[in-house]
Amino acid sequence: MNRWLALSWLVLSVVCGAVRAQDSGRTGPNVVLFFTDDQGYADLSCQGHPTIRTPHIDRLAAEGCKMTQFYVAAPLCSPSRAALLTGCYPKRVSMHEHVIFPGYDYGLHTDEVTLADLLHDRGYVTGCFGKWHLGHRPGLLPLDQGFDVYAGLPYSNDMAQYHRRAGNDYQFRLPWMKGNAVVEWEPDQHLLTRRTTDAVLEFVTQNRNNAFFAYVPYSMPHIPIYASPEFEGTSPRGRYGDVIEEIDRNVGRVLDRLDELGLRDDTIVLFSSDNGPWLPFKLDGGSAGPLRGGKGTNWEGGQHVPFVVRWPGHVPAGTVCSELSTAMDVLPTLAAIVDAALPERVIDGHDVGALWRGEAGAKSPTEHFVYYTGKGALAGVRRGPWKLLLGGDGNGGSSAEGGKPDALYQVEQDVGEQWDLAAKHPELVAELRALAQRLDAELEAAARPTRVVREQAFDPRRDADGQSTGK
Ligand SMILES: [Ca+2]
Repeated sequence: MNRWLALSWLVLSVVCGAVRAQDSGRTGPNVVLFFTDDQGYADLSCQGHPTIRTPHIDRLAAEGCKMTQFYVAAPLCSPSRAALLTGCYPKRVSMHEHVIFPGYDYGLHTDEVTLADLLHDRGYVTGCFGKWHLGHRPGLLPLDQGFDVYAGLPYSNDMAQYHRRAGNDYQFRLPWMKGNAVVEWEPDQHLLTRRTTDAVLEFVTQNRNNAFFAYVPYSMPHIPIYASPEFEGTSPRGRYGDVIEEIDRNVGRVLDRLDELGLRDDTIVLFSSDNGPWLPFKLDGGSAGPLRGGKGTNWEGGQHVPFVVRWPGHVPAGTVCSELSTAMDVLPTLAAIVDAALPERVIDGHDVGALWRGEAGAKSPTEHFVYYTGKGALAGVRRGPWKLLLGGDGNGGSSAEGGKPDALYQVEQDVGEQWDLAAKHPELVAELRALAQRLDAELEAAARPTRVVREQAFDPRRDADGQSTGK
């Protein structure tokens, strides 16, 4: 090769390298976080479901780590999501009192540092695709909480037609939003999972040269459940199975796209659910398998959900971790991985990277985990394998001052909470009761406010434009 040619090649390489470096704002691995709505602990084939088929999520588990004692911080949507995105107990950020309905005027305070804020500050492009449910007034939507891009429903898919009964207050309609704008009213719910995924695929493809965070809180399988025509009537588990299998196929579409773009090894993929199955809806609800109870309860089935993490080369393939971890750990764990500073305000989660990586002898850093009812009342505490339920019934009606006796379960040996050992261990019951009350008092004393916004981003009332959507 003559010297001119060699020199030209060198110059060309340097220039191209510089252009590539400029294109690529990558500062760490991409993050894709799937967070389904009301999917039970057992509603995946890799979690033991006998008739639901989820080959793509199973593959994720086979290529990563499945955590079998993973808890969300509340048995309901809004508080659970607040905890996932802030690393805090819902009560610390005052999001613990049930869910946000279309007429409500508050949401997660924008002073809170969300996972999206944290990754955005680290140079990530951030997108939220699906159900938000942390406030839908102006200033409280995803673009105000660290996301660059948003597409989806700002609250639950049952907050329009499902609640439409004569004489009640639920005369609302469902907006499909892009960014801060409503682009469609009453979208066809059969297509929600597919449309949401289409938006994810576009985002991932557009940002293949950037570090990106895609948060994917699917609206399904929250009732009323819908699958697209392609999936309707295809699962042996019935309509609920159709819905889960469609979610699985769409998770697979995202995994395929990561492969096609060569991003598989450089992307952390997480899969979980915001709370347990909604059992009163019978066949339209899911299953918590061996766990007792479901959504809205403090039995294990309410908050103990599936969790899978895949990160090739970092998380050993095909591993299972039964150490306790919680949704509040996701933010500090990812912060450590991408070398981001933790929020300056107090958070409750812990870095569980050692558990994800399967480090020998790694133990859960969670010393205790406090349970709250769906309405935000103190409900119990877990320490080690012991779980105390105040008032004992786990059904959301218990309280620290209730007249019923407390119940004590060894939930690692008795995952179904069948054997109340309170009478056998009265000292432990007293100790855990005092612990629960102390931890709750500490949270209450330090709780930070939500944010109230009087203006509306859109009018959610069904008859707002003098129109009836007729559905
Ligand atoms: Ca939910």
